[in-house]
Amino acid sequence: MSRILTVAAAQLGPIQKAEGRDIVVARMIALMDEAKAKGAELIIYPELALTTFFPRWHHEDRAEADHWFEAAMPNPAVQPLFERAREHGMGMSFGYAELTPEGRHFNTSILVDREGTIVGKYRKIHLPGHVEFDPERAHQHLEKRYFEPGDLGFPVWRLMGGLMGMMICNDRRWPESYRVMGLQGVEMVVLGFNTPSVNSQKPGEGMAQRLFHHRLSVQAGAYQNATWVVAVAKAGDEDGHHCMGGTLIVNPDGEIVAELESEADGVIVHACDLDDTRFGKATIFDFKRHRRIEHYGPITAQVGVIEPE
Ligand code: CDT
Repeated sequence: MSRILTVAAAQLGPIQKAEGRDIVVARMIALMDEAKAKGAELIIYPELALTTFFPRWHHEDRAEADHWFEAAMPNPAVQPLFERAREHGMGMSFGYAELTPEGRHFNTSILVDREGTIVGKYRKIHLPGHVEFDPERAHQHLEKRYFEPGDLGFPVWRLMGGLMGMMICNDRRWPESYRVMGLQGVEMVVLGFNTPSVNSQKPGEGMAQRLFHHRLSVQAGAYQNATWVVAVAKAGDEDGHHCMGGTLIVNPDGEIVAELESEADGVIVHACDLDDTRFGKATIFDFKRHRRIEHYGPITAQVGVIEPE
């Protein structure tokens, strides 16, 4: 049997601070048209796709950062993207900064069906970085200042004939993110990322090593949960701050089946057979037969490390 879902990973090159959402949305539409021409049914864009990666900029008054946030979704700025997706009959997912009516701030992504209806929302759970300006760091990463940790868990949705889940950037480094979705039978995890190409606290950790950690995390998550993973970068130099590329699609055996080489806007398309998830889920990662939850208590009961006496 086969259940083919043809997916496009639509990388965005850099977005400068001064660039408005209208420019970015036009670029996203161009990528969507290219993906459609290549046969894609579903298109995935990066984390915080509509703006520069603003958490690198410190505002003493946090409210000054609110202009990076979307108070409604969809909204007039993204309406053309929703309309083009509906015209193409394509599903999509993208990330944005969400400001709720209650004044809460989240790093969010959505899943949109072929009719343009938002069917799923995910709010980033593993927020990296720090709260206060840190002069010791080569650059700031203030996600903990501007966002609350997500409050929606790691749900999985039925969409386009498959079981779909979302995570965002740093979540991909945490096996728990994949496993909670794996326990709901996830067949495709989609995620966007903005990853600075140098570690702000370890100058020797450059792009090659960070790309290695990225691939290692995504490939392990895919294999250990027998799921496709589509990981999409926002890459290149934003106002003097460089983010790595590494947009890729990984199959349920943990193998990279497509990877983008550039750091510019670009699309890779792959016909993913969702039935390729079945073998792993029925054998080595048949969770029902093999998991030993009586030994996993610390994973949910404990945050930090407790060393033996
Ligand atoms: N956006 C994001 O989550 N980036 C992180 C950088 C971590 S360094 C503070 C990542 O995991 O790629």
